[in-house]
Amino acid sequence: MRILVTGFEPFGGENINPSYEAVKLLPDRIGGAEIIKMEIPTVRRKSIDVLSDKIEEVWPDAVVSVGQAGGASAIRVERVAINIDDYRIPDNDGNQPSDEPVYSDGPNAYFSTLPIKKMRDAIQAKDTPIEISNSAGTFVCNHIFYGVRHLCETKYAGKGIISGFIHVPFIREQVVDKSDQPSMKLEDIAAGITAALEVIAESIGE
Ligand code: PCA
Repeated sequence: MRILVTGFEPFGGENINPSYEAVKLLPDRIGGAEIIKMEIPTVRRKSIDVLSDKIEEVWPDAVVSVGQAGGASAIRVERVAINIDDYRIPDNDGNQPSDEPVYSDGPNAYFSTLPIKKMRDAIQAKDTPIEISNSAGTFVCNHIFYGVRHLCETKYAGKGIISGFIHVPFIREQVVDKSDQPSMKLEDIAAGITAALEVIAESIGE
């Protein structure tokens, strides 16, 4: 059993992205699953291309993407990806689409196929602030969430790959110059993701 877990490269003027920092801290095995870690570019299309190449190399049972949600005070397990790219800032290659679809032949939205309520309960059991979120935004995080779900429904149909998205808050060193912004300890973020991966591994094994 394999779970491919991705984090993003820094963007928007930040020097680090807590998503990949947390992914790097994950154990290599969780509950019977091999954890494969990967950093992906914060770039429209390229993020999906790089990740789909990796999916076709390792054929994971689940793909869990993690991204930074500056301003969040809890880990957010995302429920839904929408077919829109509407970027409030340029991505790391300067793309700034306005109201464009992720896939022009795709449906308006996809739900996460991860066990989101069980993930929430597992993270909560670690005394870590957690919420189910009903919007992953319209930037590269929503883009990769939608893109992987679309591939799982089309090109990878029948492979049984489940996928979804988790947003994480800033970590402390990112908010020293933003005193109004919440942050979470990197170790707590990593422990929360680990707890979520435990229930994902269990659900794959069922
Ligand atoms: N967060 C951004 C994209 C990359 C990341 O870590 C987002 O929420 O869309």
